[in-house]
Amino acid sequence: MSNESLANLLKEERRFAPPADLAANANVTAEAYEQAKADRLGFWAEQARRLTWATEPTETLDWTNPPFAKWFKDGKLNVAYNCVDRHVEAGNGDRVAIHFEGEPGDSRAITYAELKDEVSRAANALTELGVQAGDRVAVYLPMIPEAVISMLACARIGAAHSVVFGGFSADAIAKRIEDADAKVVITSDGGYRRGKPSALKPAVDEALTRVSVEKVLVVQRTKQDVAWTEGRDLWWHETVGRQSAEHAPQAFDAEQPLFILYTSGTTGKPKGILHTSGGYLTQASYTHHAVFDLKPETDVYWCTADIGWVTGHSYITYGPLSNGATQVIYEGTPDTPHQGRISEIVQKYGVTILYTAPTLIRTFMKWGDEIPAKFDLSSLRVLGSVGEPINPEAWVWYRKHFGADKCPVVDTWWQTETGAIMISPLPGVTETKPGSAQRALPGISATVVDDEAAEVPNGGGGYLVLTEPWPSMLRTIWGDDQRFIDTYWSRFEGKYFAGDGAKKDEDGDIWLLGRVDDVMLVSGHNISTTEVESALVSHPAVAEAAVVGAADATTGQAIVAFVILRGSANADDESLVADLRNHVGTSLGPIAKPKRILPVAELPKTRSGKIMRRLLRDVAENRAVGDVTTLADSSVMDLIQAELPSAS
Ligand code: 6R9
Repeated sequence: MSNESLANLLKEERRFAPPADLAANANVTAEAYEQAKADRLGFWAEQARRLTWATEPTETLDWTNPPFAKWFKDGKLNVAYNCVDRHVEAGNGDRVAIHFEGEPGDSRAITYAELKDEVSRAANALTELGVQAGDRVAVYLPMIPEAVISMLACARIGAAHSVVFGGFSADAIAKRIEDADAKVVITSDGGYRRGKPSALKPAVDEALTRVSVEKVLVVQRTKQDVAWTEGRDLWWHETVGRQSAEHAPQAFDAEQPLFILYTSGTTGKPKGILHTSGGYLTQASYTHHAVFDLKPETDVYWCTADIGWVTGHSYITYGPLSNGATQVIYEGTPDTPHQGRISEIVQKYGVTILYTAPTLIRTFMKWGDEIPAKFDLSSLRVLGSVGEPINPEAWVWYRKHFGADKCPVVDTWWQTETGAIMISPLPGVTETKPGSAQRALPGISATVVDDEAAEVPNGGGGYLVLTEPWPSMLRTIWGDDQRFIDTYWSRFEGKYFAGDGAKKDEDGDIWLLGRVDDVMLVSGHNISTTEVESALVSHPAVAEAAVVGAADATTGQAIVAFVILRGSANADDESLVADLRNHVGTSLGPIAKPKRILPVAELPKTRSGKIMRRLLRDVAENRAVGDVTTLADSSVMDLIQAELPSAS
């Protein structure tokens, strides 16, 4: 960003108080903020006692060598024991841990006692294959229970997992196996997507022509034909199936590596974000308890994320299972076999807490209000959002059409690097504001600074920074400490630079404004893509919008908007385009009016639903489109280019 701070354009006046009954019985009350403020480390030491330790830690934080943190370093624990065994020992073995819903309609309920047996068998199998504490295991699976079981089996024996999105290419798998030096890969024949089996093993086979591992463990899901390398490939049902269900969990140091997860980054080689055990599990567990108000005896929780995204790690595997939750895992796509599938699953299992992403909410809006209305969603009581800034219109729609105009919506800001939620409302405490993640959770310190690292006053905009270490923080970039320092700790002395633009409103609440790399500079004003997109989405004709700044001879950058129109709107309607420009002008001011508005049928998105604006900038600036390997659907860019009038 330049010296000009982010313009504070969007005005959103709607407010929603927490429901009285939820507030009265909330897991966490306003007192937590006070307590954590008075003694931040004491607060986290207390949260660490949510876990069962083999050796209780006596030291909370070692920050003598910043930015390399050690949390609870003299404590020892087993992460899988905390997620599984202790619930069985507490008498909750019969509680369902996972309601699995396959895309074709098959389903399977797994209790905590059964999960313990499965994880133990898988841990025994990995040990038999030669995996030891400290080794790495790559996991390339669809959204099936074996994904969670594999992660926990690694944790149980002290090996770190590296989960690779089931949609990624052979090239991406090879790079990740190589960087982490993985010993074993766990994959499957395939999984079900969009109504048909979709192969996974061929991508692993291709990756392994370039890098090598000792063994490949293959889950049989679709029963499609697979190529087989004798001596290397093993069926899960044979190798895991014949193991004993007894496995004594060993305690590991709190700083034992738990997983590596690669973030794509916009340039250069993917960064292997390293998370460790005790601090990570403490914050994943606490935030899941606090932000979703989870009551393990009665709630049915559902996070729609893929396991290959950090959200799947912290809010499918580690947070919910450490808290003894009952959760739903769904394998497939949201429109298979019909556009009401998500609502239907909420109704079928009586889901009470739903955690999803803005991209899916906007898709629901596009599909129409009548679809959720066909199902009984009255079990829902808390709604969460993650992954991108949520447009106020999408927030209000979600609350109305999924939350019966009464469920609190928690907009949770965090990153692969932060490991767990950092900024979010608390459902029983916060008066919510559509589009704002509001304030740092108890025990977390976040603020907004300007170019000179000075905290901006209320009403000001700049960069989001985290000013104190937190338990689930990344420990480094795998194999590259210098890049860890350069990327996150060098922009502002002593502060973690998140790479997101943000502003503070008059109450001091934080509004996230998108990645700093995406901020536009128009006639000397920094304008956030998020605000212009939210203004466009608030027009009844627009379902989704992606905005980029394209080089412009007069204004430096000009705003170019790609929009997906709702069903009845006509893309060739010149007056609609003029109307949209004026709508943005009225909502945000004339400076934010897009110079060009281009209706398209799809937008390029990552597997976690983030719009890849870099690719749209290439289109808007008439360049060859850059690297598309982390797109969920790489054909989208061809579609967009074919649709557009020559972009000049
Ligand atoms: C959890 C996750 C991190 C980036 C982050 C920011 C964006 C995530 C957000 C949000 C605004 C929210 N982001 N949640 N922006 N409001 N509630 O998404 O991790 O995939 O590493 O992405 O996502 O830009 O910096 P990750």
